[in-house]
Amino acid sequence: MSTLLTPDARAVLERLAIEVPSWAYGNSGTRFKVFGTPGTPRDPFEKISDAAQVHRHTGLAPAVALHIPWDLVDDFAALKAHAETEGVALGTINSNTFQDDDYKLGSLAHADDRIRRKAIDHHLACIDIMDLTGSRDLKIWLADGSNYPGQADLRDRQDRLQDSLQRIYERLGEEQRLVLEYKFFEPAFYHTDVPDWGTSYAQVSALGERALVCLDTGHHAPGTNIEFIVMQLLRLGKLGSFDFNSRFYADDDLIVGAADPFQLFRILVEVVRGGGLEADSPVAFMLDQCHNIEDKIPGQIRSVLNVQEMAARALLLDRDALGAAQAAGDVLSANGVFMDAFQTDVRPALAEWRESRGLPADPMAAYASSGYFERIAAERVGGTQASWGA
Ligand code: PSV
Ligand code: MN
Ligand code: MN
Repeated sequence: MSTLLTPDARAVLERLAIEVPSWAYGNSGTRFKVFGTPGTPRDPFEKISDAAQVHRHTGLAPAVALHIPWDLVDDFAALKAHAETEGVALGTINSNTFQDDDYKLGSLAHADDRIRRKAIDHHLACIDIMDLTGSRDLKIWLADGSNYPGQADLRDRQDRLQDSLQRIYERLGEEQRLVLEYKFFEPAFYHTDVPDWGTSYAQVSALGERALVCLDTGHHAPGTNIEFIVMQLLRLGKLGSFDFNSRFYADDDLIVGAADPFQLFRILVEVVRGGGLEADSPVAFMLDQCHNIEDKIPGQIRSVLNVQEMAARALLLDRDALGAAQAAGDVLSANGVFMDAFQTDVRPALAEWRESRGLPADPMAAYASSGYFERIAAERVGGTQASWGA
């Protein structure tokens, strides 16, 4: 057995769990075209079955996040039972206040009390669903914002948002949490009501302990030092979850670690440093991706493996040597220690370790030869469109 992964590192990797999004398994695209794929799930039950393949071959994805109303079913107890039969659990519930005509000018920050009430009620209904599914987290991302200077009173909107969130937070059960996701623009182009981590932090801090920030790695301006935000939120005890994906331009929702593996490494170094991979860590790891042109299940398998690989490299970082170089002001040695960990190929060690735990050494190959794709392609016709690719 390779000694690259220490027993401590293996213990951390053992508990690494990455929630996968139900919408990754449906067809998605850009506003130009949605390409259909054979075997696309026709309902949330089939999405769960597909998601379960990721866990089956990697041991890394034990829960599936749902998006409401995309995954609305009559019987959530049946969906939960189906998930359990497939070997996974139902995870985070994502609300959706961005696809209804009423929300053209906003939802939880809307100036019209009727519409704001409707948006609050949607979130209360999501919490009802969480009670049935056993989900811990309610994830809120708001499209709220404006397109033109003067269109809206920015300050009033923050105050209304706080009031709305308060009403939602009050309804949460003792074991449930609210995570508020930020995004710097889109679909609003002038201002967004929760554009950055600072606004999310201010809003959730006013709610209470079980309200935390969700950091989507694709939701920052180019050049943003995301690992610094990770460090700060962990330091403040307010990092609730990650939506992992990668981006070249804006909110591209591409495979995590594909655009900038080094950035993913730097983020995971701060996660390890801030205790985000400890057994009692409050941080939930999720993917928020769409697979527009590549196969969806292998796309998700590759994604969780990328996170595992970078977590393993982050765990290799020689903290003692790094600390000594930092204390001595030895810039080049400190950077050298950091780069040594990043440049280490952990793939053979991870393959060996996987096999030692009864998992396939090569999960991509194992899925490809499992026959699952051929079966769903033959069985399923008329699969669903996942989302608008936000
Ligand atoms: C918004 O861009 C977002 O990142 C939120 O997490 C949404 O719920 C998700 O994308 C929908 O695809
Ligand atoms: Mn997201
Ligand atoms: Mn997004």
